[in-house]
Amino acid sequence: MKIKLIFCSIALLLVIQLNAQTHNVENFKARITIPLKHGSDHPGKRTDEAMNRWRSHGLGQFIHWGVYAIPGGEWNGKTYGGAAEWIQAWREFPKDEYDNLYKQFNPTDFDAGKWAKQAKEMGAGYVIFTTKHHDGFCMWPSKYSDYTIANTPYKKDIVKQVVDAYTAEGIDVHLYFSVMDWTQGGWFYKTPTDSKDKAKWEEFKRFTRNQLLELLDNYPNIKGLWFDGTWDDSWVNESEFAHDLEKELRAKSPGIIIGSRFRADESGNRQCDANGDLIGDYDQTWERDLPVSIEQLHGNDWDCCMTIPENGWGYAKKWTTYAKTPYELISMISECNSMGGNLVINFGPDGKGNIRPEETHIATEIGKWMAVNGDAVRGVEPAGNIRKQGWGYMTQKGNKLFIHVYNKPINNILRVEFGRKTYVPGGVFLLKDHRRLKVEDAGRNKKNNRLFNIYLPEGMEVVDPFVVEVELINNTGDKDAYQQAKV
Ligand code: FHN
Repeated sequence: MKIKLIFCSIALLLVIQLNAQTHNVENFKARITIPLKHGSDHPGKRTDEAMNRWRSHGLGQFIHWGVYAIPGGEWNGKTYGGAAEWIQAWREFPKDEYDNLYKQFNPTDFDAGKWAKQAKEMGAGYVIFTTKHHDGFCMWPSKYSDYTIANTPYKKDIVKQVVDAYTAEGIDVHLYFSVMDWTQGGWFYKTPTDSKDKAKWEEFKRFTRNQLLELLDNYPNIKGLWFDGTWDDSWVNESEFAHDLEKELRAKSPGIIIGSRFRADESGNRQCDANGDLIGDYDQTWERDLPVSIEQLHGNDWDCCMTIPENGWGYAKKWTTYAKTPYELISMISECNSMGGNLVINFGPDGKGNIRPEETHIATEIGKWMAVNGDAVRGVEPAGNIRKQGWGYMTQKGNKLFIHVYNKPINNILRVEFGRKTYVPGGVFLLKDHRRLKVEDAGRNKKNNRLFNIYLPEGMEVVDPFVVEVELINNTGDKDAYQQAKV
């Protein structure tokens, strides 16, 4: 009896312990894990206000801007394919020439307010702005470096202008920061072994920490740090340093959002630790790529950062590859959001501070679509675990289901599979003009999921992808059930 009692108490303590760990976190499953000192800090999703806000954006803007915008992918008359922000790395001209470019950086056309307005009109909820790319040039007047905007003819703090203008438009600002730094001495690809190099590396780590704390001091309104250039062995081997630094950044800026690229665990696992748990607040692996199905995401938050040309982030005078159309990017917005991710579309302004006309056109077209259909993007969740249906994508917000139609059936009948048995469509409308549509019960499929036919208006003219809004009726009478409603 006594043994039984002890056993029960231990079991109870374990349950309490598990519950304590699950506080504020969804999707936590009890299991055996490898003890890690520098693994994930919170298996499962963060559900605090800041993260819920991030999740609700649906669409973001990325901006790659730095001195690489001056050559714009060309040097001495030669056009370099590939990412224009990497031109220095192709090493076809003396490094000094690139390193002196900042002396010409004078973006007199730069107007942060104009950029922010355009982003707002496009429907972006947040922006990620490059404070320092791999070339090490700082777009803010860092007191830890001379290679900064302060020493250009322009002089003024660009990061501040971006933070202030976007914040004033109600757009959250996340700052991109490359840990890898080709210019400031002390960066190594491999962990140095020689004592002189080791000292340089330690100095580089201090410098990195100082710059990050400086960014948080200078721009307290920012909502996140977006890291890059963290894949080399030297940094991967610094799990303890990077973990401590991450904790320091989080303590300094409560609620700050940091993705999975910043640090590795002690076994060198990046993005996910040795237990398969995501490191950081959201999965940053979906660069220029989208998951095929929601299962690939393992319940994690994620973003997809997408270029317009093939793999070009910084300004290139000539786009040498295929450039995506507004239609393709809009369909990615729907696709990402149907799987719970934010799509972040990259812009690369030129050396004078202008957003190129092709990008302005894209922003305008996306903005037109978002103005009509943004409700089906902002604040939505995936509509349960339904396989992709031929006409497009589904998102859901409470008792509203949004059907994003990219392929209008030629018979004008949208056959829609609903996963849950307890929900049926109430009112069905075209989101763009609230025209009511006829709906009929079409039975069940082999999986016992319900099917409904939605009749699109005869002769409906379709120029853009459109959204059908379905009000879901809960036929169980449970008034709270919409909270869990995943059709
Ligand atoms: O090398 C960079 C590239 O220039 C660009 O900044 C992208 C954005 O995610 N990140 C790197 C590669 O992952």
